[in-house]
Amino acid sequence: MNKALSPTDFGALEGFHDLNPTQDDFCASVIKGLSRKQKTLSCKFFYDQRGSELFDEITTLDEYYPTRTEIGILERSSADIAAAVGNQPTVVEFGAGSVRKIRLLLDAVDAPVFVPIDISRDHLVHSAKCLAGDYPETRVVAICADFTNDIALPKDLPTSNRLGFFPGSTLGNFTHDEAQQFLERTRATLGTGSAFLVGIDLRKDAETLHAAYNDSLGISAAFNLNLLNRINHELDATFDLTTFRHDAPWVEEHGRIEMRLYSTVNQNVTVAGTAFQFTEGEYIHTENSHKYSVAEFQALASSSGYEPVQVWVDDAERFSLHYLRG
Ligand code: AVJ
Repeated sequence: MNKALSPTDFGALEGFHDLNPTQDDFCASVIKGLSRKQKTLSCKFFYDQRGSELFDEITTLDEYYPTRTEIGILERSSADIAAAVGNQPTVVEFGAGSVRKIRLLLDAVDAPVFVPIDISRDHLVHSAKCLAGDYPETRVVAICADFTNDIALPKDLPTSNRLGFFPGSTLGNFTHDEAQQFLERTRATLGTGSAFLVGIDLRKDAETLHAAYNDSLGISAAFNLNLLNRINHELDATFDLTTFRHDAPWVEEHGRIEMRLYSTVNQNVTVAGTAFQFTEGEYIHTENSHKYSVAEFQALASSSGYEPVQVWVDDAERFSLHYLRG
């Protein structure tokens, strides 16, 4: 369903399309996840106002290398990227994440059309408006949607020369099967002949990885625990945050960091009228953050129908930016 905003609501924003992710989806997803033998919550719900603030704080921590490393790659490789992409693509960003990254890309490729897609309506409208204000030559069309679902782009967008942008190693949140499906679907959404620029965190020593998700200031812990706080407030739940503890181990056999919240006592928690039992030492699995070698990611991209054309990596080989052809 498309809800049109009046022009004064969205300032310089050319268009706003609401595919309407709802509170019912949030509630149903939480109840389903907590009903499983291995209790899980989806990491896509981390980003309420407070969660987004905490994530921004994470990106400034000494231990959390991905954000600044990817920005460094974007800065250093912008001329290469522009040469690979060709001129004036329609840039489609999956997740309206980092303002700095998208600006670097828009500056490099001189995009006439920019299409940010994000699940968080307020965050999306705010950042899209800011960009539209600062890039008066660029047509900004925001889409509020959950990009883990199928997305049909508005019909009036240019169909050729599209460039997808998926930075931050957000793809690492998906399992390998989910990642393959996501890549296949985005290739269908963007169309054949399109390109996709994807940021992927690289495999590295376990200590560096562990420190990035278990920082000494406890910001990662606060970010993880905030999900329970959000559920308390939005879904009328009874999580006692003093009885859950953050941990994020590197799980070698799956090649991923797992974000977990351990119950430190036996307890019952109610969510929107449904009771859940926790035993002491049991955990809720709240996020996966998969790491890939360059070759592993290129194989995944190939198996999804993309041709890996170019890859940029920082000197310390911590992070990679892949340029794929659809
Ligand atoms: C935004 C999904 C890339 O996996 O590194 C940071 C989220 N979780 N600390 C990541 C996150 C815990 C982040 N991504």
